Amino acid sequence: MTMSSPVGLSVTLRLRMGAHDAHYAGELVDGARVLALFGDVATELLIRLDGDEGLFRAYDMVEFLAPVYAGDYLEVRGVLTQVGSTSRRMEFEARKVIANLRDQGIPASAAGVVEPAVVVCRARGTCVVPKPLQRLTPQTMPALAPEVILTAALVGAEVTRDQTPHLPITAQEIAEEAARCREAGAAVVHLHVRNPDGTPSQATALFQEAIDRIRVKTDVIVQTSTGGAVGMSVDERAGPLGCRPEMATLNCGTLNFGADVFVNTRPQIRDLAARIRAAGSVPELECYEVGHIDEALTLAGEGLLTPPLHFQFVLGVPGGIGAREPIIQFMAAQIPRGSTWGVAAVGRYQKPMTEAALRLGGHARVGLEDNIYLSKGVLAEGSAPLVRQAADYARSIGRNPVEPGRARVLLGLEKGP
Ligand code: KMH
Ligand code: ZN
Repeated sequence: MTMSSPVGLSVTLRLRMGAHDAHYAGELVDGARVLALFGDVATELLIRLDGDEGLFRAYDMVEFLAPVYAGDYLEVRGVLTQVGSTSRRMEFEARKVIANLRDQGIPASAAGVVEPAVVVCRARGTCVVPKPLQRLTPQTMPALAPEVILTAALVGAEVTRDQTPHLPITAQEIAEEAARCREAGAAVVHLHVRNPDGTPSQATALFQEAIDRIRVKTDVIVQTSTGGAVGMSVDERAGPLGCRPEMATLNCGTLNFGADVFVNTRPQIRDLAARIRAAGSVPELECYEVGHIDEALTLAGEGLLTPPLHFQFVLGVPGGIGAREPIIQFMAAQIPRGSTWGVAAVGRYQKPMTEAALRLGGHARVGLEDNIYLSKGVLAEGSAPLVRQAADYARSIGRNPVEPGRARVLLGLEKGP
């Protein structure tokens, strides 16, 4: 993804100076009033760039070039000329575009267009936005990549057949659902499996059976879970790695998980990261909290993860980070350039957060693991309708769900871990 440079970003105000703006004899407007307008323009530039009003630090040049009177219309323009880590340099110009004609012996209300406009003031200055206040905005977001990777979370560990009759349980049902999701636009399936009685399992043999059946039907990327179900040991959770899957999840921290605690201690995370690497799998980094991103970055620093990193922001788990658009913006702003990121939001947040992620340039995961409803009160007949809904939305904003082959390239899977 390429970030389009914000240098050259400009904003313009046009407004009439009234009698209340006149400060000196002869209804002359004071220069400070024009500087206040430059301040407003600077503020808008900062809001557009950083999502924050910022602070004006200093002018290093101000020139007052022509008088301004009550009744004049000013066009005030600011341009961003340089962007540092916290400093933003700007140039300003105020031009008189309409003037009152009071001095010309005609009625006091007479006015006319000033052609060409007269520059009344020029200035140059620097604003600052402290790092913690800088937020990603459409201006600083990476340019919207047209390609999007949709992941279908088909099964999960928590959803039951009592909650939805559409949950796949057998290897055959899972494979058929994977193929339907691929048809609908998914390039990846996030895989859990179940025992015949419907309870969650991390058994290698059950995963192998599901993967084998998926492989007969479709070419989707299979990403196995190493999260399993709450309460499972690391050895148990690592079961699917015995299948040497293309991808596997790595859960990057402990959190309250509804009434339970999903335990991922730092040693356990490192243990699983090493096992994922040993299996030849590429990890997807599940982050349920902002601190989990930092933990993933620490793991990368320790050499346990190899860039490019793939992040999944899991939003709306009761006890985890909330499902709100500014949270996606903040989380996306924390990850290194060249990483990929997606959003998996649970329950009623799945649809709005999928759409927000797609608008913000990310990828998305949908499916019955995270949400069983297609719309309020209407059960999704499997994960495929949820994938189709996300794919339709992606296309409506000019983004195209990619096929698995292309997703393998975008995720660096063809090179291996
Ligand atoms: N079932 C959750 C406790 C993963 O697949 O990596 C964990 C989970 C995450 O589903
Ligand atoms: Zn999962």
